[in-house]
Amino acid sequence: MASPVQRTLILFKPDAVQRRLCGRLLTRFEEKGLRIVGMKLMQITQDLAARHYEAHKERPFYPGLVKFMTSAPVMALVLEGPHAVDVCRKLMGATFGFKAEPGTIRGDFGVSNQYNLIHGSDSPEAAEREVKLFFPEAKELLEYQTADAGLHACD
Ligand code: 3AN
Repeated sequence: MASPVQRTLILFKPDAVQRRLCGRLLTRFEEKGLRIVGMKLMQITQDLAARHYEAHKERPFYPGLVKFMTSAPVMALVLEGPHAVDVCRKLMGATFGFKAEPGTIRGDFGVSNQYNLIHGSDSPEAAEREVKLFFPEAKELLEYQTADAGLHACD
């Protein structure tokens, strides 16, 4: 069965940038075999945060979440690979650091619920919407072949 190649949006949140963890977090995804197709350091505006977290706007943690996500730069990435959405969610671990399994990013680098280092799209539909939100210009996403193309195929 052919594996669906997907793209997903990953954000290294302000706490990851401030703790100088971007390189170590990125390594996890690269080592797994995901390909970087877009990457930038950016400041999230109030408007972008509101659109990104629209589904949570009635939740009690929403004001704090928007405040945190707009407080300092984030590293935004688009990663591509077979089953990229699920693969990235597994590498991230459960939402809260204190619940996330050791071996996952959230499980290894924190114990907080709010300062949980990373965002990853939770479905292919969310990924499509979020990639467009954070990388609105098509030219920001690059197509290229990797030297080991074919070696990581899982079909
Ligand atoms: P995930 O990021 O694992 O998809 P969601 O979509 O349930 O988790 O929540 C989005 C973000 O909202 C989380 N990454 C976290 O930063 C924040 N959040 C969720 N629940 C809480 C909570 N109870 N207290 C503080 N922040 C929360």
